[in-house]
Amino acid sequence: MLTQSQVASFRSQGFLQGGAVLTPEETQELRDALTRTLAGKSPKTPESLGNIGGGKGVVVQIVNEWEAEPAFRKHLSHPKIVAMVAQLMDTNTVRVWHDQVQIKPSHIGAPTIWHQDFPYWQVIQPAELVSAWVALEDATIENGCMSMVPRSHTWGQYPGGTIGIRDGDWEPTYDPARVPKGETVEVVPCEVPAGSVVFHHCLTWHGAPANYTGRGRPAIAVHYMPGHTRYEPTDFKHLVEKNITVEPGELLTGDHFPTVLEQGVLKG
Ligand SMILES: O=C(O)CCC(=O)C(=O)O
Repeated sequence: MLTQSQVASFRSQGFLQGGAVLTPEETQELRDALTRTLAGKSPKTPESLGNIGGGKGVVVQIVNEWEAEPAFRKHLSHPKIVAMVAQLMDTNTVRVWHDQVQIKPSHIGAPTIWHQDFPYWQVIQPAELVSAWVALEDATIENGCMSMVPRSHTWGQYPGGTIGIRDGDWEPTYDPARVPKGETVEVVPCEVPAGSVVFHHCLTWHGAPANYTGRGRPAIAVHYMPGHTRYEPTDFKHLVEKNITVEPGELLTGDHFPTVLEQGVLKG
């Protein structure tokens, strides 16, 4: 559980380091499952697997790894993480929009361009999702830890969601008109040991440096939605939209969007 001051900090800053959530055994189990998926030996296939490094190196992205590997399905319902997410979203029903593994391989890991998540998720409303990003190896500035811009979740939607990154480093580039008067764009790196969680709001500006070290940087982010999240289709499409079985305007439920907490009861 989080303290009231941690919840208050998340609400004002748009992100929070939640501390250690996985045991070393749980972390290892996820790493082993990832190794199987990358070798094509998982029981099922994920929604997608590819390189999103964008010509600046490699970032292996796997979407809905939980559909491929039971250990990742179990991870969605991790009691510590789900309890914290419910507090942060102030809800007693939590569902999963999708998960996302991102691996920055040693020496060639590309930076993650500064962005907001929600503009890519227009097909669901409202913009109240919270992501739980868990490092599966120690994450530092050198190997590409998640980094946040405090308070940016209160600055509205950045058109298109992609903010920008300066060539040669990982400082954000941005349109100053998108930053409210009196605000500053400050970068806060979230260095965490393996098995620890960093939460961010779906409108928080975030990015991650490149990885030129000899240590890989695997991580799993689960994008959680409060129970009242609805399907509201627009022209903007999303990879997992084809899995939606409810009608426009209805609550986003269904087999591909697991309910992990219902009326305060944890679901496996
Ligand atoms: O793992 C990363 O470097 C980026 C992850 C991310 O952008 C997210 O979880 O929203």
